[in-house]
Amino acid sequence: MANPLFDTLFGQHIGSDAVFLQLPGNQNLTYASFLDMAARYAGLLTDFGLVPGDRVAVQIEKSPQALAVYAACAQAGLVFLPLNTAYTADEVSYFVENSGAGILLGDDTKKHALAPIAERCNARLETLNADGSGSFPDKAAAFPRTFDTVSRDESDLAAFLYTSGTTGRSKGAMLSQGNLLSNARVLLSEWRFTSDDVLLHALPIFHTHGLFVATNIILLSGGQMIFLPKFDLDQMIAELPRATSLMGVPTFYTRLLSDARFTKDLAQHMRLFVSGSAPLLAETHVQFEDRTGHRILERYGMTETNMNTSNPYDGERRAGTVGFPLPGVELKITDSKTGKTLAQGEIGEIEVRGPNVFQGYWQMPEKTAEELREDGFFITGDLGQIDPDGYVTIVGRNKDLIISGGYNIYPKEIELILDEQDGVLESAVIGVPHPDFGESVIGILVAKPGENLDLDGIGENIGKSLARFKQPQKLVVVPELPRNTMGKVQKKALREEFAAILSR
Ligand code: MCA
Ligand code: AMP
Repeated sequence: MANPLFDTLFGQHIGSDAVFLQLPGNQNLTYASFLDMAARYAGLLTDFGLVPGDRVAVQIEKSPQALAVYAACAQAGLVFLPLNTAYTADEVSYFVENSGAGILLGDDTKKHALAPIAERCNARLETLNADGSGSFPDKAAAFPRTFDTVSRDESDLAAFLYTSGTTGRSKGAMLSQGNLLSNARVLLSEWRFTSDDVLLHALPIFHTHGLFVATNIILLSGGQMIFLPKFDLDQMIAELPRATSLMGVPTFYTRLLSDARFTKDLAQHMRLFVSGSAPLLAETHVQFEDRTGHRILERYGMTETNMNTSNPYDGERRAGTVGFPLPGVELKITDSKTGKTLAQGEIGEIEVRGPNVFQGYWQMPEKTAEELREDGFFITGDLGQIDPDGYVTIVGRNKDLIISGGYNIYPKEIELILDEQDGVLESAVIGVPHPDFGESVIGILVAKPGENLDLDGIGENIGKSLARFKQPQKLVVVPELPRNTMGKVQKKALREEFAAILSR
């Protein structure tokens, strides 16, 4: 095949009058119209001088046009690099510079902040707004609605997704066409998606979950998506009767359960509810079944690996577990220190290998070597256990990571910024339980001798460089941080001490 990703996901639908996206306001977009738009975008990107392998960085709101940029990149052999819309200009600056992106697409409202970044990084700046307007679509309108698909193979790169690290520096996970395609094929078959499916899509499209898991499966199946700009409880309740399936983070499910309008009747015709990106409490699983009669299907994945495990479609979906390794994915539990495989039932590091596992971190060979073994096993940083029936449970994390509402937050990144604030000697950032987001960020500060910390000022100052969802919900001052004999900060002790801080 000339371009496996494009041909398989998109090319098969060229000229099809079947509906691809159902949009708010009873508007439908067919596959044919969507792909016409993508072809124009591919023409424009190529006209800008971008060549296969070049990175296309986008920080744009969710819209059909935004999704068409992904399709255009696939068609023109470019590497799609989506960025969280909540990122500040400081954060975006790093990604554009590190990736060497040739173009940055942003919202008109952010143009002012993004222009100096684009100029410094020698990237072209174009705009694409939530309503589909902007300089990029304006220019693309002059291009034909067909485009000669660029030839690629499965080993060629399709996307970079940045994932933060315990060192605080984000790493660009390089995903190949084959990584994305293999996972989409397996998930389509495991979760029984067909062209009759209508997926209620309320996730952002700058992460694996909303972009690859949800969208690629629907593209492969030829089904439809009810494409909502974001999660909105009223809209979800209104749209559910038209959907067959939903994919969400646990917050979606706890929010649905918190609403009395979410009844058994409303969910009756649904075929599948999938949860992932963060642990689904067994309690939520049980409450959901009590309310709707449906058992949520929980799966486990990562930016670097796409999806690794899934509870079964047929068979028992076991609460508190993430199910079995997907077909083609090998999973083992190893000793974190020696790397040796542990006996069945023991708790250890989860390692995975398969066609889903990424190609490494962009221009970071040492980081890649630390996490991706030569034999192809990726060290996930998650701690797990396999029960006698083969179900995998994630019991903790070997990496310092907070997951808030499905967004990953690496404490080190925030600590580095807190440490620079006036009067701060040192800091520790921890996750504490939060009823809506699962976990929330708390910053614990130690003042320099004789200093009085201005917590409001610090909060305001860090907001200039850190996305809102990463900012601590509370800052507290302590005389000193608890440390072990090696001098390492005891975050477990801090998490216990401050577990109830948000309900105080
Ligand atoms: C929004 N806010 C948050 C979060 N989201 N704070 C902490 N954590 C969050 N996740 C803040 C905003 O900054 C704002 O703050 C206030 O909450 C309300 O913002 P709003 O946009 O209205 O929030 P929301 O619509 O209620 O969003 C919550 C959400 C959303 C629906 C849970 O965060 C979401 O869609 N999360 C999904 C993330 C996701 O797709 N993860 C997949 C990663 P203020 O009011 O103070 O200004 S992929 C992955 O992890 C792997 C591969 C996997 O396995 O899937
Ligand atoms: P990310 O690298 O942003 O894609 O986040 C991946 C991380 O999310 C994994 O390493 C896990 O720690 C976590 N994760 C994803 N799915 C689940 C799940 N079903 N249960 C628990 N943790 C999960």
